[in-house]
Amino acid sequence: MLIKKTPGIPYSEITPEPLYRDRREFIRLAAAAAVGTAAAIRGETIEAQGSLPVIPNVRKSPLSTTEPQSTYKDFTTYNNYYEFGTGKDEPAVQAKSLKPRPWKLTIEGHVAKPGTFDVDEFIKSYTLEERIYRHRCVETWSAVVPWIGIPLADVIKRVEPTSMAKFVEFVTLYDPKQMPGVRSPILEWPYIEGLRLDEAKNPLAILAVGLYGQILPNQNGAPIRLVAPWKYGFKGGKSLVKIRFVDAQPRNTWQIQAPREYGFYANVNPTVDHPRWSQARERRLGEFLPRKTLMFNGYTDQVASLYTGLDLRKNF
Ligand SMILES: Nc1nc2c(c(=O)[nH]1)N[C@H]1C(S)=C(S)[C@@H](COP(=O)(O)O)O[C@H]1N2
Ligand SMILES: [Mo]
Repeated sequence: MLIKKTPGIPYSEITPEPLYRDRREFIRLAAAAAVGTAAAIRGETIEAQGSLPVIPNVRKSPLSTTEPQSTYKDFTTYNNYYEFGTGKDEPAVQAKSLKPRPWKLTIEGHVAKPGTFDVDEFIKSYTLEERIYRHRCVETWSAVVPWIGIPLADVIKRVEPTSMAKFVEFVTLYDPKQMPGVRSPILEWPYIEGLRLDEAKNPLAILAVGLYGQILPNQNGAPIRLVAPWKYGFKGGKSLVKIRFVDAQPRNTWQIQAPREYGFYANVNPTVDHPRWSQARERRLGEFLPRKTLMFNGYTDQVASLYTGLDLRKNF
């Protein structure tokens, strides 16, 4: 039955070759989806369960977890994206009004090679990797998500930051015409996030452009968003329009909104409670029993050295 599912807009209509996978390959993938459970056990992407265009030529990354993956349905219907409503079920419905293509992404600030790029040209110019990551939402939910993305370090290397660049600011789309939620002043728009330059260069940080084998659904941040898996989900700015290399620590949206509750770093830390809830446990989408939350979301080996000497209770 799966092979009867017609893809939405063929990717060929929104982007030229070679980002388009041919029909035979699509059918092969759909057939592979039928053995999705076995694939999940082997640590492969379970299935392209959506109806969005498939992204070809994706390299598997050794940085992936082999834990069972969350379902596509769960992860695309339980979202935070306030530009499309504050309810977790709202973005899946309301973000239909977002037009993620054509899309311009600007890289600017303290870099030798700034520029504005068509997002699909930008995506095609990098080697894409599938990264199956634990993903931690700040409201105590977690998921395991097969992202497709560009290692952020590759982008940083190409634009050549100057010695003035100390932080990276991620600016997302603000467009009242496409985004019903921005008419209310619930947050300061546009939504902004930031990383220290060395955090941004960490091999785990990616600019995600897809999930479960396909391009990103609007509600998960189409066409391109930040993913830093050792941090709470709110660090992952969605639908990025600008990446700015700056000399001072950027003001990030949630910190502006509630500085007592959200800091700049947002590292997953079971020992520092959120003022309104414990951070010691989390619930994974699709599971009933809570799990113990792991320091740095289980990525301690890869990221702890970024924070030596930093008081993680003060710098939450
Ligand atoms: N532009 C924008 N990006 C955003 C948000 C938002 O409201 N607007 N919410 C953040 C929060 S609070 C979370 S938890 C994650 C959720 O990402 P997901 O829905 O893909 O899990 O997106 C983050 N990125
Ligand atoms: Mo969040």
